[in-house]
Amino acid sequence: KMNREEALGYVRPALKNSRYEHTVRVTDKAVELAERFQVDVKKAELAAAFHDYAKYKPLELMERWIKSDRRLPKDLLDYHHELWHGPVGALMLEQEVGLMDAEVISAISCHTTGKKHMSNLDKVVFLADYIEPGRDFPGVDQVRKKAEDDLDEACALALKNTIIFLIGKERTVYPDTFHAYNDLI
Ligand code: DGI
Ligand code: FE
Ligand code: FE
Ligand code: FE
Repeated sequence: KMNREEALGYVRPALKNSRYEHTVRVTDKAVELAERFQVDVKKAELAAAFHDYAKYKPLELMERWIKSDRRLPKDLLDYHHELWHGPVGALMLEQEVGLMDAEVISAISCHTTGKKHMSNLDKVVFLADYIEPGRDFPGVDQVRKKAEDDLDEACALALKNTIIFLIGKERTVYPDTFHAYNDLI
């Protein structure tokens, strides 16, 4: 089982510098949120350190994973490739480093879109990615404020902002994002 430094050391060569720095900030934020909301701190730390591992993997490689691993929903191929790095990265890590904790796999997997029935660990990683101090989305400060005392409300607001942002750009919204949102309000 990897610790923080081993996990960060593992992902670092797979990432650009700015993305690695984002990953460190997400990891710190995930630890802070996990402590606040009684989530397993070690799992949150590990999932956060690994969450963007596949961000720069070649699209063709990720596409092959989606087509060949029956655990990956095929409809991912119908949506923006930006959504692939979570679910594909989780399974790549499982194979490469034997990361077999199902809860950690889940949190990495759904960190971009959310999903129905998110665990508190899923929510902590999702939210940490959204509010880490380097983020500057419209409305992020309101989500940071909510994250001081209500995990569900903070996630719901982050999902709402994302849905509104995507619709404003006339981009598609992956159904899991709606499921996550509906579940929380
Ligand atoms: O990998 P990061 O940049 O750290 O963050 P992320 O994995 O949360 O990716 C967020 C991007 O994904 C953001 O620019 C919005 C975009 N996106 C595209 N389609 C969807 C989507 N996000 C969600 N939640 N749902 C979508 O359907
Ligand atoms: Fe990501
Ligand atoms: Fe995100
Ligand atoms: Fe991220």
